[in-house]
Amino acid sequence: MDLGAGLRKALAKITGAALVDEKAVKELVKELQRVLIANDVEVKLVFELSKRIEKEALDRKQMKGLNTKEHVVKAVYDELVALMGEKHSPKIQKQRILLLGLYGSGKTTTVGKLAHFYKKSGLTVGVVCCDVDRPAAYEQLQQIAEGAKVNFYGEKSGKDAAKIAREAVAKAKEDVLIVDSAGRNAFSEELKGELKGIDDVLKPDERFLVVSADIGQVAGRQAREFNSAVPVSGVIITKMDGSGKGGGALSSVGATGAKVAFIGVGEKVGDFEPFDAKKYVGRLLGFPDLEALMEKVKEISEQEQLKPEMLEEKFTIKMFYEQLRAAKKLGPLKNVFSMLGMADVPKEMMEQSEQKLKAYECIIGSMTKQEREDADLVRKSKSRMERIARGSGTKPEDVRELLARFGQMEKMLKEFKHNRGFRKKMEHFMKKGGGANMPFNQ
Ligand SMILES: Nc1nc2c(ncn2[C@@H]2O[C@H](COP(=O)(O)OP(=O)(O)OP(=O)(O)O)[C@@H](O)[C@H]2O)c(=O)[nH]1
Ligand SMILES: [Mg+2]
Repeated sequence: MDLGAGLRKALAKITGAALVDEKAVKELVKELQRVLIANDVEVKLVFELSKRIEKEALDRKQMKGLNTKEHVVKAVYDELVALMGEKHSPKIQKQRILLLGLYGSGKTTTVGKLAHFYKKSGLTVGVVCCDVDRPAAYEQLQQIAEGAKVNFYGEKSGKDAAKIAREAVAKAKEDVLIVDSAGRNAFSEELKGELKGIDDVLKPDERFLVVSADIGQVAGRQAREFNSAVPVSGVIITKMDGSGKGGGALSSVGATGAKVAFIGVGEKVGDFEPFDAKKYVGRLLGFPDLEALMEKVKEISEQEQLKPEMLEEKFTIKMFYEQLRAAKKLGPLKNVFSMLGMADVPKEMMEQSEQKLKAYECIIGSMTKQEREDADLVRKSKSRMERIARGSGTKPEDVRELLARFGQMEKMLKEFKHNRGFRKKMEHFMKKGGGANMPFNQ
């Protein structure tokens, strides 16, 4: 199982648990350790990371507006973000950059992207082809350089990478010099020698290891091997636009201690950005924009769902309807599930829930104002039920089902009202996404 899937599964266990107590948190931490170690993240790093997650997750001082599950998910998220090194701020200054990586990882494409990036930042740029292994490497980079309007250095059919690098360094006057190297199917002594040769004459300021987002498990080992040839100063993850979630990047980072510097998100020269750990970890864990979602949930809870009348008045279908609409505003249910770390909820289940939401809306739309104020009118009358079903293009069973869901929520609210601390619980329930999670999603 790749890292992302493993992490999501571990989190889904806790977000699906009825009770999140110390034991559940400890189990989660153990599971996370297992997943991280299985994915070649260094043991020492895993223990440090999991210790921090446990401490943070068990911290009683939860952020206001988050329930315990969200708090735990957030602890995992925060610590992974911290491990990944926050946001990368590229230095806009004179420098030499060497790219390394296996066949097809995206080195040559990335040379073009980096060239474009630094040129846009106002620096002059030259690129060097030191790939003496791949037959058309020279032409490929030459074309890329033309496209990016930067200078190109190389030697057609040259066989000595170090010599090409030496000559380029002697000639080049540009602020930024970016060197492409050859890949291999697997790391080898030959490649190691080649890279060392280039490194000796180039004396690069940055040595970026280029890895594809879909390499998964082997990333750690690969990173360590390259690091044994030349000290890697940063990782560039390519193909983040593809299906790979980039789980291997965490392992590369773990194995080399180098942080992710940039990510590639497409084949074009502009499909490239400095790395932002928050975005990456969100994607890995299956909630692309955790912070925005949390914010949204909070806002909706405050503005729409926690209306005072809900706490005092009789609960009506009209209010139930407002709940539905508020839940819909949260965006596709998928996002709500994702936010709770349940990214791997079966697709059918989500689709069914979305469809149900739509059907419920139609049914409520076919009710009269009085019926919406007093559900008993419908409950007690078969003919009303039939009329509503006809009007909404559904079956009487659907209307009955909606009434049953409504009844569940009504009952729950009544129970809450008889409890001390009701308001607190109510707030808590609403902030969980209110109607989105509770009565009609079961
Ligand atoms: N979708 C997508 N494709 C990419 C990205 N980066 C590179 N590619 C594609 O991946 C393939 C390999 O890219 P190259 O840049 O030639 O890889 P390389 O590491 O230089 O390969 P070798 O020279 O054979 O070692 C090409 O088809 C690129 O267009 C990316 O960020 N997104
Ligand atoms: Mg190449």
